[in-house]
Amino acid sequence: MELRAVILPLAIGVIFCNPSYSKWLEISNLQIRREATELAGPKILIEYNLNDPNISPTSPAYIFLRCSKDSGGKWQLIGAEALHGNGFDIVAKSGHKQVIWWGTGEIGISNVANLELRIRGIEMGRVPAGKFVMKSLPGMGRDESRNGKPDSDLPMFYIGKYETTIGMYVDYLNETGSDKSGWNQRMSDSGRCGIIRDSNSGYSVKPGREDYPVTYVSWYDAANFLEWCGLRLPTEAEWEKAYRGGMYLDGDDAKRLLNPIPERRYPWGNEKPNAGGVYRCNYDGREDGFPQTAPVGSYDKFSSPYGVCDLAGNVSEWTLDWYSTPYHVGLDGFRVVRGGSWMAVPAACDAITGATQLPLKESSIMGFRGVRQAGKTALAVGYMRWITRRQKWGS
Ligand SMILES: [Ca+2]
Ligand SMILES: [Ca+2]
Repeated sequence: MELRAVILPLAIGVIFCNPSYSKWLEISNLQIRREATELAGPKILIEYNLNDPNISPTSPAYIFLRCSKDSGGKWQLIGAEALHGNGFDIVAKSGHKQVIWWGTGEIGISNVANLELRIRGIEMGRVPAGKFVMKSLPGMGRDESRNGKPDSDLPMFYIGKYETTIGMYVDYLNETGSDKSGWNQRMSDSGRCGIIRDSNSGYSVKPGREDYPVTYVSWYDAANFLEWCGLRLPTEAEWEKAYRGGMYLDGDDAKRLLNPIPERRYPWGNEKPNAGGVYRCNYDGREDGFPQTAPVGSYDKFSSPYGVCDLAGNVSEWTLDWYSTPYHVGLDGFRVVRGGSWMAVPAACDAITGATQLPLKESSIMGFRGVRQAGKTALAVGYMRWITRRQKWGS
């Protein structure tokens, strides 16, 4: 039997392009239309252009789609399992994209006239699968004796190239509505964050602050934002590998590109952040040019081996991990932040030093970035391996 697609003319919902908040990738010419097929029910065809010349297999985009069935009232993430095509999840190339969305009848989308769609993209760094030297221990210990013994192996994952920005976070606050979760008054501090809350018009960014990292976010705020994107926080192991690189920078499958400094102290190597009067990250004080936070990517020449920026300094970053020792078992206790901040001495921006914070804590020195795992099975394997290691250390 021949399968024919019938294109319904002008069956086009209200179209929103993503707001031009900083560090979302630029997306244009978004078009959606509904097509009826004889066999598989209606589908929605989504087309758009991703306009970023820097997107590549090693520095791909993470693209996520959110929709509203009631003309912008409530929004939901469209799960990747419902999508086919070349324009969602990890996207390694710019240009024209086409996504087919199946099963819209089953989730109650019968009238595309009320359908709105938002597509957003985040620049990521690719961290290939393989071994790396992990030198931190749970709860901020360090183990210099483990030099030269790469015993930590992680599957491939992708991590945000930049810390989550105020511009991105404000977009999230506005879409998630008026329940005020995710917001606290301290975020209005114009020098350390810069989100303006207007009871009539929602949230806006203090002009000029769009590219600064969002601060005053609790662990829960960070986790909720990332769930909204379809991402999650990095484990400490993932964070540390993104920072110093695996034994092979192209991964253990290829093994062509040896990491010249697999035990590096900083993302760029072993030079101190201010060695030779060159400033390589934003740490305490103004000599590096930034008395408080800096726009993300300000030190992009000193990024990690995977091109990930500001892992050292600027804002300290929440990780998924709980601080766990035999004395803390069973407590929904502290989470670990890594990487030092604009209030840390230069040496504390290294690959190992961390701090513990209660998950409800929010402060001007803590932010976050997201991770996308390449395959759910891989997630379970890698994560369980890490949990197992932790349990060994804790016993
Ligand atoms: Ca500084
Ligand atoms: Ca940082």
